[in-house]
Amino acid sequence: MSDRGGRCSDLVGLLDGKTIIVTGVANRWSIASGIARRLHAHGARLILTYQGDRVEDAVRDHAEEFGGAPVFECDVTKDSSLRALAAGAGKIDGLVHSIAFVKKEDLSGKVYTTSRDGFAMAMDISAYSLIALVGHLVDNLNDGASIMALTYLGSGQIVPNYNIAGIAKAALESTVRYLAFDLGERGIRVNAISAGPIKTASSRQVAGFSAMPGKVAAASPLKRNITIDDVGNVAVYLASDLSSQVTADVHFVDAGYHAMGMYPEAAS
Ligand code: 0WD
Repeated sequence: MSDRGGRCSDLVGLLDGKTIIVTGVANRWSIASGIARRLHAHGARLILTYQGDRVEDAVRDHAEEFGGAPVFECDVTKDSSLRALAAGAGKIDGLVHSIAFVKKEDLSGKVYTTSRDGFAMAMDISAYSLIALVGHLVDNLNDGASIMALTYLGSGQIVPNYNIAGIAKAALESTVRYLAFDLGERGIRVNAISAGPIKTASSRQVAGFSAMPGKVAAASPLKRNITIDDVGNVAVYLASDLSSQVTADVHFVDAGYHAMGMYPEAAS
């Protein structure tokens, strides 16, 4: 283990010997890609999943960067797909849920125009999917495993245009807490990472998103944007034994933006 200046020797290889399923690696810009990169750098053996044919080649190609990580199709709306993942994955020490979907027309305008179908689809893919994944993988999970899900500030506060996505994230965060209770007796931890805005295929669907990272950076205590590697570093901590007593938590990785009660331009 290398020792960088005598300070970091025990911060390399934090995940040696651990096998972790990472969902949602749609492409190299996905938050899940940054997470996979950092988990792999710390010694984790990865299993990647992809949603369907549209992204299969890109994900298989990407898996080569992680020592030829096994790749499974897993569309979370299909129980057959979840069963196949459980049958093929073997024992795991971690699960990263980095999945969300909301119809584009539901990411602008008035929340009260959301259709029954749009609401059901958003909740199914963005929130119920965590229950479905855990339910199918419960016997694959080793005691002491770590589960994490990606969420966003719009779950608890109003973020214009995030709309039904925020409502689904509120359900996801509540799911995290109840699953943490269900699995706590096995030492399995369940947490959420609440990331600041990052340009990805999904986030671009939110009306007006492109201006958001710059504005958030200007208003945040650390005065910067979040990268997928920033999120990946926190995922390493949550997947590792360093966080063995942390569960049922929502951990913000947003340069402190969530703590602001008034933005600088309003206060000057
Ligand atoms: O600013 C952001 N980008 C933030 C994203 C801030 C805070 C949180 N998040 C969350 C998202 O809500 C999501 O939960 O992070 C997670 C990952 O999102 P991302 O990395 O921003 O977006 P993206 O690269 O598009 O990954 C989301 C993926 C899908 O990608 P595509 O682009 O193919 O829609 O969710 C997956 C899919 O890979 N996905 C599914 N996976 C399995 N089954 C399904 C499905 N039915 N539907 C979507």
